[in-house]
Amino acid sequence: MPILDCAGKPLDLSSPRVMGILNVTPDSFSDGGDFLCLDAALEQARRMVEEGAAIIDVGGESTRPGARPVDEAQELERVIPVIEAMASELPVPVSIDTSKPGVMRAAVAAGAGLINDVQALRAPGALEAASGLGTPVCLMHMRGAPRTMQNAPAYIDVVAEVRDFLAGRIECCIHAGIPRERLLVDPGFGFGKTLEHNLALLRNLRDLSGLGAPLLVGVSRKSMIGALLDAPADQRLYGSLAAAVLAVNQGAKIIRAHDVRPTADAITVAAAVLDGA
Ligand code: 8Y4
Repeated sequence: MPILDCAGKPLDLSSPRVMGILNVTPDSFSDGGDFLCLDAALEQARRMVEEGAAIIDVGGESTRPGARPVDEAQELERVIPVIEAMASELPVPVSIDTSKPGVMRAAVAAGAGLINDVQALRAPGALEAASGLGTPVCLMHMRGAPRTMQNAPAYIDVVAEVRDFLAGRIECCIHAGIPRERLLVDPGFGFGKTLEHNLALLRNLRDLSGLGAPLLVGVSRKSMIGALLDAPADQRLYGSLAAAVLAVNQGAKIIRAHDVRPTADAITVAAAVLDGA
């Protein structure tokens, strides 16, 4: 079972882990990078580690459905001070959620140990940047771009299309000098998918294990949970835990989540049952 080297900090995937979500967008810790914001972000990161997060994912660009892209200077201003402080203080690796090669470079220079790219390194220059940086990379499937991705997405066989897309991106990475051992894959729940597509993917997650890269899954508080429960984002915890456990049961190694303690507890129980199987 793999131990990923995240810029010197190990990420042991011999059992499933939680990736804690730290958004540094204006709708979370207001904008501007002032001291108060940095402090609040750090405080939340410390708490997530205490609650069992094995890695913290820092994002400065909203990828919610309908969101518009932010410019690079703004994204850098939001994420770099937070990454610098977290990388030096926290015992766990920091992941940078970005699609921009310039942000990837600055984030890794500031201490980030994993690149989480919802565009799977498709942006111009991203493949070359990530290859040169030497950190692990999570390749996520997304149909279209955030602003338009939920406009009637259609697939003939969503599981096969996601699998084939990820296989193709893995080949591109290997060709660019990023070995398979440095890659993770993610079906991208909610990114250009209807509820039925998301359910088909969660039902058939095991089909992605043949890709030979650890599977990362993000379902926490997402609209698929909201649709099933008819509940707003702050009432989706128990539904999110059910989905996380089903993912771990099919081999998922990292669960990206807002609610770290509950998610860590749920997957610890799931992993103990699977261990004896
Ligand atoms: C409520 C809560 C409503 C969350 C929407 C959301 C993933 C990801 C995101 C994912 C990977 C999100 C950056 C979307 N989702 N990265 N990022 N996998 N690897 N929406 O599923 O959380 S942001």
